[in-house]
Amino acid sequence: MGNTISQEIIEKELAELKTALKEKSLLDVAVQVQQELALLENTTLNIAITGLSGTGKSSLVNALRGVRDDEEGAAKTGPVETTMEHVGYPHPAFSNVIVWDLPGTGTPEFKPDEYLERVNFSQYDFFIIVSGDRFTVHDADLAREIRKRKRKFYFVRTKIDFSLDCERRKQGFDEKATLEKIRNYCCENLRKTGESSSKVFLISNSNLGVHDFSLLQKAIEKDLDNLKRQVLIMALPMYLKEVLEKKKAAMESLIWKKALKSSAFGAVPVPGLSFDCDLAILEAAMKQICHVFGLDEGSLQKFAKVIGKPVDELKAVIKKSSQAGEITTEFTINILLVTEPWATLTVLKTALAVIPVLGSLAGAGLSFVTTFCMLKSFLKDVVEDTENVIAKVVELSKKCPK
Ligand SMILES: Nc1nc2c(ncn2[C@@H]2O[C@H](COP(=O)(O)OP(=O)(O)O)[C@@H](O)[C@H]2O)c(=O)[nH]1
Ligand SMILES: [Mg+2]
Repeated sequence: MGNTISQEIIEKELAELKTALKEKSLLDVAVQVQQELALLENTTLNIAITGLSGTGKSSLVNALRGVRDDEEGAAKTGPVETTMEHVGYPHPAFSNVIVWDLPGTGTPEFKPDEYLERVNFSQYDFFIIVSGDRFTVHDADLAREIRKRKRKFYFVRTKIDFSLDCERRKQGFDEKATLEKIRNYCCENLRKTGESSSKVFLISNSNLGVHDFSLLQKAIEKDLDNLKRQVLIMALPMYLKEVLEKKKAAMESLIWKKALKSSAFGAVPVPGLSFDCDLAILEAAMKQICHVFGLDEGSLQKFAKVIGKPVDELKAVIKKSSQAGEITTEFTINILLVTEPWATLTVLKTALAVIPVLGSLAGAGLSFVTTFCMLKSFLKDVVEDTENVIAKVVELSKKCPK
């Protein structure tokens, strides 16, 4: 546990609260915050995967959900598997992200307008048109029709590993030049449909860690509104340092809101503490932090499977925080008891200087500051532990690549 938070951080993280308090009372802000948190919980991101049969749509559905093709609940893939109806596959850990496997386009009777109606196009936040090889007239028709309906799409060329392997057999093979050639080919064809070329992404479904997947992720993030971006960031896979940073920022922006909700509504006395709070909200907030960073049992089991080692090897490096499953009411009370003295002593004064109105709330102000500090410290510890888990996964994968 850290034992202080600088004025700079308090000013930065409470800036939104400070601004809101210029126009509203603390209670009104708390009501608004409660609504915003509920909205976030109830927001769903629907991603549609479309394109010709056999291009790797179902494989991409699985890869985006972090699920292996042969796992239970995975979209069926293979040379003869064809999806006839649009099927939604919720992310296994974040069920408000749903990846939709759409039927293959390109049958002789394919008409993009009828197709989009049939798959209920308006329910998707955006489309990914998948191509596994050549750009076809069906891809072009679909791109035009999606644009006509004012929906967003990204063009993904899959099977890059396969294309590179084929080219590698030729003399004078140059990986970079091959990738550029494929990219230019896709861009040029897409441009002919009237679309900007910046929407082309080369990926390999078997390894999203290479080529353009992170660029695709960034492009999608940029286009989404704040709420949906937050939903996406929480569900992003944890294999890149920048994802860790994004998740951290996303959770930081929620902490003061959760602390305010806990101190403003349903706060009850807790033995040993000099203020009231809502333990259920705080417990759920800590569990959510663990979950978002993959420190829940399911995610740890998955990591362990990747490296083919017992999950205990990963659990052993979780030292500062706790796993989601271990967070109980008792754990929450203990962590509050540890936080209260230093939060009251060092942070309350700074917080009052930044937001004087907190002083008029007596117990509620104290409750807000302590729970804010407690969740912040917990987040910091979880981030450190996550870094340790990732480092361990990398270390063990190198020792025994699967
Ligand atoms: N080498 C390689 N094979 C892939 C890739 N994506 C899909 N495949 C394979 O291509 C075949 C068709 O994939 P599938 O996802 O079922 O295509 P769909 O019909 O568009 O859903 C399967 O055998 C997949 O394993 C990829 O990125 N690289
Ligand atoms: Mg399929």
